Amino acid sequence: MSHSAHRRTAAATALALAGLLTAAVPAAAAPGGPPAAAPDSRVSAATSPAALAAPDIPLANVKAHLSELQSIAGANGGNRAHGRPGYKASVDYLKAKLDAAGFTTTVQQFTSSGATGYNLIADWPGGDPNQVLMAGAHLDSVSSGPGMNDNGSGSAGVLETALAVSRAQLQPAKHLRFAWWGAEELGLVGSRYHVSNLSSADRSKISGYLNFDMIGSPNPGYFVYDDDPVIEQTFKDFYAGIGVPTEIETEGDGRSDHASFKNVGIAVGGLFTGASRTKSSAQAQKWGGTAGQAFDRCYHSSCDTTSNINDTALDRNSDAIAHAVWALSAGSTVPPGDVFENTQDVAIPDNGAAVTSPVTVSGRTGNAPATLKVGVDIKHTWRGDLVVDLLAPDGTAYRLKNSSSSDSADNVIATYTVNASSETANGTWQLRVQDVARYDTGYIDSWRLTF
Ligand code: DTR
Ligand code: CA
Ligand code: ZN
Ligand code: ZN
Repeated sequence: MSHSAHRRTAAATALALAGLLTAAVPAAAAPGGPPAAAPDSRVSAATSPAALAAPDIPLANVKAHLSELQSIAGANGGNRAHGRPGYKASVDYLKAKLDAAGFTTTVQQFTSSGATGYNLIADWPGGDPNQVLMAGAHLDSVSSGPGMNDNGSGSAGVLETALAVSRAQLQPAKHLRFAWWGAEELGLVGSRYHVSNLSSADRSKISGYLNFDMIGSPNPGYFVYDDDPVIEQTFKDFYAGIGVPTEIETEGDGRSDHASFKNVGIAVGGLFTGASRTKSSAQAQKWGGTAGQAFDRCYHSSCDTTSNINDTALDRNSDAIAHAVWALSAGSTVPPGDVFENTQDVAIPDNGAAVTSPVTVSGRTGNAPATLKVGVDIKHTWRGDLVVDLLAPDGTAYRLKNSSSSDSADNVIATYTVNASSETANGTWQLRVQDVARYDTGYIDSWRLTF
């Protein structure tokens, strides 16, 4: 159950890229009003080429990096821990790949527990230096093992995404920066050092930091960090697109390097496949794998080797990294806006009364725009059962989706465009959903307004 959140954040362009743009018209009072416009398959014409779909990240390439890191550990006392030779050898391996691919790399040194630590930073030339999108992973392992899932998986997934950027010669509007952190296992030491040495001006240029720590757990869950709503939705849209349910990562903030960025007010997000917590039977129903068993039984153990990886999870998450990097770095003439969101789950009674989910808009002046974006995420089998309306603060209803006896697909994950220019912006807007046919149930997962 995700927690309620009415958040106002500057929106990136991912929502305009990830959802379908649909014209919605005021609805008749009762369901069954005028037909809503069919979803428009065009992505906003204003998007730049970089907004096009990310390439598939070849699993074989990611696994080859893991094999190399495993070999490095094997040749250096069995680990890649801070202060040990295996860590610096890991840095050298990644740096060589990135230099060869055209990145501008920097090795940032620091000292922790009496040993020298290293952060590896790789800048992709080009893009707006005042809008920097970062993606990172900690490269160190614990001293008890090679750290293939924790965190060779995240390191290799981010590396291969960076190499894919090079292969594509991507020229996104934003500047791309990739990072591999040292001494995370000692307490986020490398990433904290990096952030603390950024000027406030440089911090303000970072539009978002994406973190990937354990993305190939052998008994995987698919968890999305519940932090910046636009980054969160970007990952959710990716997984909805491949029909894989996700949950909000609830192991608590501060558990990995994104906390170093969040602590100074930078928007963060990320993915996680689970550590020592146990997979529930409901989760096993949802994702497969073994209920009652840890997501990663080898967490922080010597058995965290290349055989401690679930290939499907590693593949999906590597592709999700690329999806987010492409989507969140793309430029668009869609100006940034304000996002007001409610992530509270609301159950929808089967063939029953309509339910509503409120979002309170404040701090705006005048009326809502003619192109108000309504992002909807409803989890529901046989979505044809559903009628969906937007209710303005004065009660005016705008039909977003009609019911359909033939639309048997699952879930309503879309972005609708509503001409709300006759409505006052501030006030409590509501999403109204009614299930008008028997069988099949679901819930409102989240929804948002982007002005
Ligand atoms: N602290 C990480 C593993 C970890 C545990 N919970 C979370 C939640 C989100 C990301 C990572 C983690 C480590 O041992 O490296
Ligand atoms: Ca793939
Ligand atoms: Zn760890
Ligand atoms: Zn980790």
